[in-house]
Amino acid sequence: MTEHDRAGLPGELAGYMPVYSGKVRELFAPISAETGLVDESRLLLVASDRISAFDYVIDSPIPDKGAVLTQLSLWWFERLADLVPNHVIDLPVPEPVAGRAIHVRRLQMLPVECIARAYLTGSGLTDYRQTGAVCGVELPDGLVDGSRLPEPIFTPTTKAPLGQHDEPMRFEDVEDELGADLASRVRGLTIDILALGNEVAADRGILIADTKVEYGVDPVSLGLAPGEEVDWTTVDPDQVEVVLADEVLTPDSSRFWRASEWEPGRAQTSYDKQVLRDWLLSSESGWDRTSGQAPPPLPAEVVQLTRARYVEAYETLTGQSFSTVPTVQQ
Ligand code: PZK
Repeated sequence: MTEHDRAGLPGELAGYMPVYSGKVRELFAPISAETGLVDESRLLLVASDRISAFDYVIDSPIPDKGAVLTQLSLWWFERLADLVPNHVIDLPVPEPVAGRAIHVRRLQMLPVECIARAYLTGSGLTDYRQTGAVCGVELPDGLVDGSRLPEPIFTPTTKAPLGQHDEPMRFEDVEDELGADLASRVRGLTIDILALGNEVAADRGILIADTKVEYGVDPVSLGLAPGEEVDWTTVDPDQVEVVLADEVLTPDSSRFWRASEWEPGRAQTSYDKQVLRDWLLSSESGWDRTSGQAPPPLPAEVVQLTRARYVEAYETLTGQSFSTVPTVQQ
């Protein structure tokens, strides 16, 4: 393992072509051993141990974070399987990314970030304070930071390029982009995923405030070559399979709160990143958030406490003990 890999930076993976690199994850395309050509039907989705805070990727990786998030997503995909099909392909992954990567069906992705909220906070709260609504969904008066909503709502955003911020969309904007039927389908699915997630999590003392999911459709079922443009308004969700992609109900895609600590009217403590944020904002870090400088590397105890929070989230939700998955040579 190189210094590069240890730092959790995006790197090379024998037998795969890098396709895309996000802040904390990468996508690769498998190369066929026989033909040497890229397999256009699949992707390898790799979660790194990198962590972000205050819009920066922190210099210190969190050991096992990528594996915890990958295993949690896989667990949820199974729990959600009666509600929505998913992109997971059960194939072994290469040894260097064991436990923190999955093979997935390469889909034509819908151009909308699908978000559902069960509690009000973050950008939803900002929108509500300014307009009394979130993404055009009218809400009752008197809600505060952390309030439970009367029912989960759909608050989609645009997919902004890396480094830019997603913009809120009204449901009518989604209908213009996807057509009324596909827009209704993804709204219903997204709300149902959050509702089911909260039913499961409630038994384990966790609240899921909100979550972001992505969907795709098999390009073959659209009669397209992979990558070709789609007019989504012509797609009938009863004629093609709408597939849940990306990650689902992880701490990176959702806000988890401890039910016992939930107190509307103040900012809730973040299940996973509170220790890290508190340290960065403390005088001990020597970091000034307004300086424009990157945050410093983390002390070992902050790394270990943060790792413990991820493992605790996994173990509390699944009821299973987290263990690093035995490596399988491909
Ligand atoms: C896809 N992303 C976001 C995820 C990253 C970036 N099954 C799929 N088919 C086609 N495209 C995607 C997926 C999925 N999932 C996902 N961008 C495209 C993303 C993980 C790592 F760097």
